[in-house]
Amino acid sequence: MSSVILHRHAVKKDQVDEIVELCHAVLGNRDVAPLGEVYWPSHLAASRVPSEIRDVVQRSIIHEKAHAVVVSIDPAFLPEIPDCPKTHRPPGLQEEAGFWDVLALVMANVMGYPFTWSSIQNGYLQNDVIPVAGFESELSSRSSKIDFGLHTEDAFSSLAGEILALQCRYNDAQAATTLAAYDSRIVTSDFDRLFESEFQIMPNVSHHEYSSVERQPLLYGLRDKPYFRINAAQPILAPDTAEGTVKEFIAMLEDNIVGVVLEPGDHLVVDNTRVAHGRSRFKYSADDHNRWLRRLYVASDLRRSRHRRSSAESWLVEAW
Ligand SMILES: O=C(O)CCC(=O)C(=O)O
Ligand SMILES: [Fe+2]
Repeated sequence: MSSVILHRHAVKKDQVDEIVELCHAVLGNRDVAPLGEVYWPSHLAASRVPSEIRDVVQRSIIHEKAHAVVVSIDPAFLPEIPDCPKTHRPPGLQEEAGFWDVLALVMANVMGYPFTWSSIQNGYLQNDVIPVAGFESELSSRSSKIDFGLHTEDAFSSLAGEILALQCRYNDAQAATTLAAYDSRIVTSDFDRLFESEFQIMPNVSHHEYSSVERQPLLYGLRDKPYFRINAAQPILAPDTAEGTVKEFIAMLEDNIVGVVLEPGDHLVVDNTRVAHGRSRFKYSADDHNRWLRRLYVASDLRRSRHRRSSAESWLVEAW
């Protein structure tokens, strides 16, 4: 039995209309705008998202009543979803945002501040999760033929966002996003070891480069209801005597997996400190509607990464 608690909320039509209006206002009624012109307006707009929605998300995540929440917005009430890209953006483009991009930003801003890393998807803020031909078996989010293992987003860094926001645009493949929470019924005394700062969690291969990886605890916070970071898809360097406990911890999570099939218009907010996520294998097709998620990393407090950002208002974190 999984201990994951997932809340679901379907947005009512009149509230969808309010959100649509907010997004158009952020865009200044343009179809597309430079990201720099919509990033901070999206943050302001998030405070005007109908309070019923903000309440659901904030209670689920800040009050820790759920591990994740899906806010569903019926795409029939929204402008058309753009066509799915076949590959990730090449470097050097000016980043832009259209309606669906701004919608993802506004929803993510309900929980904090979207940011990105210099070493992933060429430093673009708006990450695409799409299967890419030729990478079906890579241990990353662009795979399809393999299960993408459970991980905390950016567990390699203590600057990892507390929240992960995924907006579903297409999922004809019905691929399941997996979630697994800490099960406090399985705590043993060895688990104290996981609170020590002695684990180096290697970043996912989607980071183009990395140098030294910091040592961190896998568990932190409350002893009997801890926050955690993990990556079952990459090596974790641990002292020999702790290796068994790390394996046990990962096995506990894997026994607790639940799958969620996101539908277009679903906005999944994941508590990245209390639940690990991954994705089950699915059938890749070059079809435009096969699968496309927009991913945003969200920090509840940008100041923690100030020493790695060039200005207070920048969302780009120098990863290494
Ligand atoms: O494809 C998914 O459902 C999740 C992918 C993932 O782990 C990510 O984008 O960080
Ligand atoms: Fe992920």
